[in-house]
Formats: sequence, C-alpha cells, structure tokens
Amino acid sequence: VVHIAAVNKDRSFDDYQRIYNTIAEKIREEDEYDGYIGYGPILVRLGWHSSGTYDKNDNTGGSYGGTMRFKLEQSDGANNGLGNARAFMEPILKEFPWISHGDLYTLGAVCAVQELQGPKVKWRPGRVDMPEDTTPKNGRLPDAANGADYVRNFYARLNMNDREAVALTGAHCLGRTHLKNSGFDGPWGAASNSFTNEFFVNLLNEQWKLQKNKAGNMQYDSPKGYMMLETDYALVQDPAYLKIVKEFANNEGAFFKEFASCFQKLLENGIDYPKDAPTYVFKTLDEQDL
Ligand code: DDH
Repeated sequence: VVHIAAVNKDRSFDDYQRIYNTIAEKIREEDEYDGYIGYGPILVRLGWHSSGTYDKNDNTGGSYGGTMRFKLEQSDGANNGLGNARAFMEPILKEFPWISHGDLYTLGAVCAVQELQGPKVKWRPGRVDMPEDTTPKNGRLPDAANGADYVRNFYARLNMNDREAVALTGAHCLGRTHLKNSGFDGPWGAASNSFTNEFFVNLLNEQWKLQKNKAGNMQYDSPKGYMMLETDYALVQDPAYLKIVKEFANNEGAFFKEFASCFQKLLENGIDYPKDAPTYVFKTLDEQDL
C-alpha cells in the first residue's frame, strides 16, 4: 500500500494556523474537562491512536486514511473514552470542512503538545480520508499488561527503536488512566496537564508497588497516588531502556528533542511526501499574544 500526501495548493500555512488556534482556544476555554485536566491529554491520545495502528510490514494502518471516524476502529477496546476527543473535534470539522480527519486528528495532537508547554513538533498536511474497508482490524494498539520484550516488538512494528520507544512513552506525563475506559486507575504524576519529563523522574524516584486495582488489573502504585502501567515499568526493568530513562530524567532538553522528532514520525508513518510538500511549525497562542 502506498499513501501519497495530497498537497492542497489552495491552502496556506495561515489556514492551518487558524485551525490550530481554534483548537487551542477551545482547550483553554473548556478547562474543566476531566477534573480540570482539560482536553489536551486526550487530544494527544486521539492523534497517537489514529497513528498507532501502523504496520511497517505492509504499510497498512496509520493516520493517513482518517479511519478513526469509522465505528469499527472506534470500537477497539483500546480506544474506549476517545469519543470525548472526537466530540471535541466535531465543531472544528464543521467550521473547517475542507480538512481531512487524519490531518485534523494529528494537528490536534501537535497543538495539544505545544499548548501544554511541550516541544515544537513539525507538521505536514496531506492525509486523505479513505473508505471504510481500509480500516485496520482491531487489536493493533498496545496492551499494557506486558513487559519489555512485548514493548520492543510493538514499537518495532511502528519502525521505532529503543530511544524512540522510551521518548514516545514519555507522553504519559499527560493525563491519567480511567477505570471506566481501560480498567486502570490514576495519573502518572502531578503535572497532568503540562508536558514535562516528569514521567521519567517518577519512574526512577517513586516507591513502586505492583498490586491489583479495583477492576482486577495489575498496576504499579506509589504512596503519592501515582501509577505506572506494566509496560511503563518495563522501561526501568530492561537495562537498555533504563539507560535512556535516566538520560531523559536528567536532561529534559534531550527528551524534548527526541520526542519532537519521533512524534512527528509517528504521526506520519506510512505517508510519502512529495518533494514540494510544505512543513509547518505552528505558533502557540502565547507567542501570538492571544
Ligand atoms: Fe498511552 N495509555 N499507552 N500513550 N496515553 C493511556 C492514556 C494515555 C498505553 C496505554 C494507555 C502511549 C503509549 C502507551 C497517552 C499517550 C500515549 C491509558 C489510559 C492506557 C491504558 C486510558 C484511559 O483509561 O483513559 C500503552 C500500553 C502504551 C505503550 O507504550 C505500550 C504513547 C506512545 C502515547 C503518545 O501520545 C505518544 C496519553 C496522552 C494518555 C492520557 C489520556 C487521558 O485521557 O488523560
């Protein structure tokens, strides 16, 4: 399968920055969502889950076709709770009907990372809505009840190496797990609506205890009320991963740099960009004095 980015010559950087601003302002206004965490984290998760179905072996899945708009993909258990993020995007799609679902969902994730004080993530337009029969089968997103070998294999399918896998998981500085969505409970840290290296600091510094939660699933809990999934904790159990966790805990700049590049790669997996395709770096609302 080949997916070539369609460059829309009628649209310029300003058109996409306008969409960015509309999403950013809505995140700012609807700040009471999920106990005042706001919509940022779940928009990051929507962009990631739209992209995380990618399989490098046959180039299927990924963000290109916008198949997250179909019931089949939405009904994957791993996508429980993402209805809130899609509902958030509904009025944006009405206001800007010319943008594809894949472009909107990935742009929303980039916007959320940047507005929550994360790194600038380069973004390129050109995803095209594809028909329902191109929707990947359920089961391609990761299962948290696993260790390092599973994590390494999973990220290999997304064409990600150890350093990229660790950096991507650092997105768990944002938001929280919800019993009703995933059967896990609690946040990874305190600053659940700002993008930092806190996930790595907490992995190394908290006193973790593996226990069964109210839903009967195993998770690591700390006295401060933080949690880690088994796949998160695998990053300190595996020596190669641990080295990278230590680096990112000690050097937030190194984490930001790696995250910016592998998050762009994740969102673009499976897409061929023509040479004349533009690359955009959006301004935050702050930078525009908005
Ligand atoms: Fe994640 N994630 N994720 N995650 N994720 C959950 C929430 C959030 C796994 C499982 C879960 C990434 C990798 C993995 C975010 C971003 C990213 C939840 C809880 C589970 C479970 C959902 C709920 O109950 O509402 C597993 C397993 C992996 C893995 O690496 C193997 C990656 C790569 C990202 C990314 O964005 C790059 C974010 C943000 C959330 C918080 C959502 C929210 O509503 O808050």
